[in-house]
Amino acid sequence: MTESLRSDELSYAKVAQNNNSGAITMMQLYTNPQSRGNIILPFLKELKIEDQVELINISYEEMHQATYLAINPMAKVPCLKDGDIVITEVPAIIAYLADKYIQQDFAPALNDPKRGAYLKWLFYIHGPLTEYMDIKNLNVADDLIESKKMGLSFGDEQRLFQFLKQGLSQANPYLLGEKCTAADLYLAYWLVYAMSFKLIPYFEEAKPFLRQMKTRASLQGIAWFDAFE
Ligand SMILES: N[C@@H](CCC(=O)N[C@@H](CS)C(=O)NCC(=O)O)C(=O)O
Repeated sequence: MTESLRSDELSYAKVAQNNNSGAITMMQLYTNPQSRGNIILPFLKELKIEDQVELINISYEEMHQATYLAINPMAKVPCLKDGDIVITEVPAIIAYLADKYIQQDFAPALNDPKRGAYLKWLFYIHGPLTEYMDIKNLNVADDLIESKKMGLSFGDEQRLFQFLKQGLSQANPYLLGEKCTAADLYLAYWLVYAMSFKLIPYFEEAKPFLRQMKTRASLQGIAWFDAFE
């Protein structure tokens, strides 16, 4: 099977081989078209591994049934299965794939000083930023948030946004410099989504970064990016 691959696919095809037969072992991405599993899809394109990942769209009803609970007891999507390895949580899936296909250059290497900032962004998006958006979505009263802010992951709205604006202002053109990483794709998707649904304000500071991201082939055809100017 590897013989039929293009030469630029060979490096990651070798990584995908995990048995002695030389056959490429497919991964499975359990997702739903209305879920945040969609964040992973452009990244599969960027890594050029769409043909190595079987998309399994499951309904919200199926997620709570025994067959899927045996894979992910959280009853949530997305979930990536790579042989016996099961990975849940969007940034964990993204980081796993970026490392597995490290030759594609979407994650700084373990000894690259940029690795720290890369991890910081992945965890910032999944932690404080997502927590903030969830809380806003639930219409939690501002005075309750204020009284609990020391225990909240995002803490204070102004500081959460200051951190984000500072990072976006320093992007040149990507968060870590000239190379686009998995963190850029994750942040861009979240920002465009959150701004479209007015879960966060429309930041001027985000414009150059999002315009840059919008040019990427993997993000073409996604409604929120298409609508972004
Ligand atoms: N912390 C998880 C959250 C996953 C999540 O909330 N997925 C939703 C769809 S966006 C889900 O599967 N909901 C199904 C349910 O709760 O029944 C992640 O970031 O991957």
